[in-house]
Parts: sequence; structure tokens; C-alpha cells
Amino acid sequence: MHARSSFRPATLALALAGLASSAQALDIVLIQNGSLTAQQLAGFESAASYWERMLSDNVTVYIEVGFGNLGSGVLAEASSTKTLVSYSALRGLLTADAQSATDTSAVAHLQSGSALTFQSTQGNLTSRLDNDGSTNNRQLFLTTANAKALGQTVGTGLSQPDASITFANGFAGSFAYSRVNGSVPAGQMDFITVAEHEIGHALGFVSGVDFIDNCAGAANPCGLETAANRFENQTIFYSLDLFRYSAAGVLDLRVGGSPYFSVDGGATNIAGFSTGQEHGDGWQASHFVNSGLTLMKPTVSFGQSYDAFPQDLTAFDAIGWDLAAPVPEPASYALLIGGLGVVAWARRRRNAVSA
Ligand SMILES: [Ca+2]
Ligand SMILES: [Ca+2]
Ligand SMILES: [Ca+2]
Repeated sequence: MHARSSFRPATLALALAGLASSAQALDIVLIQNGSLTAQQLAGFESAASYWERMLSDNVTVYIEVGFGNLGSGVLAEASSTKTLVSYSALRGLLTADAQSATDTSAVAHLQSGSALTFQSTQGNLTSRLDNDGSTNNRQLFLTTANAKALGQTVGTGLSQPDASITFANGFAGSFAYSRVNGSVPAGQMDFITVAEHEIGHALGFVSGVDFIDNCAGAANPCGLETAANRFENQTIFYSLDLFRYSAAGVLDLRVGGSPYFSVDGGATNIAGFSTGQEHGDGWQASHFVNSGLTLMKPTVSFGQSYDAFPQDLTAFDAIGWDLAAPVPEPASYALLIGGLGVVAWARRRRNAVSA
């Protein structure tokens, strides 16, 4: 945890209070860690305001924001405060919180009972079906922001924020801190996009597969128990991991492979997940895949500006957030695909006629 050299929450809270209407709304309170420029603060507030518009849970989330020296090529990092919940309690919370069609499907496809069954990676990087009912089957983490979205009371506040986000000093001069007509110049990095991504992690877009990826291997880098039971007697997974599948009916919490986000028990692949920096595809598993375009993919390119895509919003919806406006329902996607199919069919027919 960083030391706070500057602490001016009151001013920011006041500014944000003006944005929050009397209707139910998310309120993100920024806590400065070190001194940020007015431009940097305004950029982060834009990202926070974006999430405040998209999510309608009536909760306050405290996020510490600062700059620091990060690893090579790393734009920003988020670390979140977390809380424990039993699987059966989490299923109850998700059921009680369900509002959207996504929620209804997600809850209906959760495993019954008090212990999850899933494909797992062992300490020696082999796989097995883990249905032994140990701690990693029965208990999960929630980021405290995610817990709040599910109606839980957690002890976070100005002195114990829900998350701490650090932007890279090395990119401070490459960031565009504001958008012009929704975009940034080709040679600059969109700070608002990066901030929205990091806030997404704070809101609960986290996978326990990263812990396994970091701690598996012959060297036993985390100094845990023997390879056979290294990941058994502790809490590892997060709410998002309830929706990580590799086939219909196959909850897959392994490092590597081809897992994807699904809210219908694996029948529908909404977006692929990254599979691990050390032993997977080279990207942290707490992301969607790097191919394709989502807010929660692990990289951002210079000159790109975007917010959350339907795949991202569906994930936040499923783990307990209430969307202020619904993501297009599956019928809309079907219409789009059908439209494309008609175009393809028309082309084939035209080819056939001209041949
Ligand atoms: Ca187990
Ligand atoms: Ca929801
Ligand atoms: Ca909620």
C-alpha cells in the first residue's frame, strides 16, 4: 500500500455529489495518492463518471488513484480489497440481486449445493476434475466493490479504499487525459480508456486463475503446500470465475486452455478469457482475450479510444452489478447475425448468377 502524501477527498466528493441524482446511482469517490495534475484528475473523473452512468447500484466505491513506477510496458495496475463469501451464500446473493435477462440465465445455470465442481490446475501444472469439496470449492472472493453491488456491508471508506489504481510514471507523458470528439491522437494513449479498464478490475473483473498461474510450477514460487494440494485448502476464485467455461457444462478454472465467459452454463461463448501470464497465453487471466475488442482485454493501443462493450457490460451484470440501461438482448445479436447472413447469401447468389 502506498503512503498518501496528499489527501483531498472532500473536494472530490463534493464535485461528484453534483453528478449523482436522487435516483439510484453508483458513486465513485476518488482519493488522491500523491499529487495528480488537474488534467489527470479530470481524466480519472471522466472514467469514474462513465461507470456511474452505466451502473445503477446505489453504492459508494472508494478508489485511491496515483502514479508510480510500474513494470516495462505496464500502463496501470489495480489492486482491490476483497472479502470472503461461501459459494452457497454467493449464489443466494446473486439470486436476490437478479434483475436482467443475463442475471436470470446466470443464476439458473449456477451449480447446486455448497461446493463447486470444476476443471483445475494442480501445483505441478497437471489437470484434474476438482470435486473434493475443499476450501477452494466452497469459498470465493469478492472485491469489496462487487460485494457492495450485491448488497453487502463491507468496512471500506476513505481510509480503507475498495481499490488502489496506479498509473505508470513512464507513460505520464504519453497519456491523453481528455478526448476530443471521443478520440485521442494516434501517438497518444487514452487515459480515460485505461482508467475505465482499471476501475473494471476494482468492480470485480478478477480471476483466481492468476493466483494459480503465479504459484504453480516445480519451483513452488509462492512457498505453498506440496504440489498435490497446493491450491486446495485456501480461497482462490472470484465471482467472475463462476462464468468461466470451456464447453457446455464444463466450469474450467485451469491455467491455459480456451476458457470463455458464459452466462448459460457454457452453451454460449460471449467472449474468450486470457489464460495466464506465466503458463497460459501470456496475458493475465483476469482479462478477456487480447484478440477482439473489449474494454477488459489486457492491452490498449496508442490512438484507440473506447468504453465498455456489450461483452464487458454483460460480465459486470452477471457478477452483481445493475446496468442502468440493458445490454442489447440476444434477439438483437441474432438480428445482426441474421442480417450479415442475408448479405453473405445475396453475394453467393449474385456470384452464382454471374458465373
Ligand atoms: Ca478442491
Ligand atoms: Ca445484474
Ligand atoms: Ca446489484
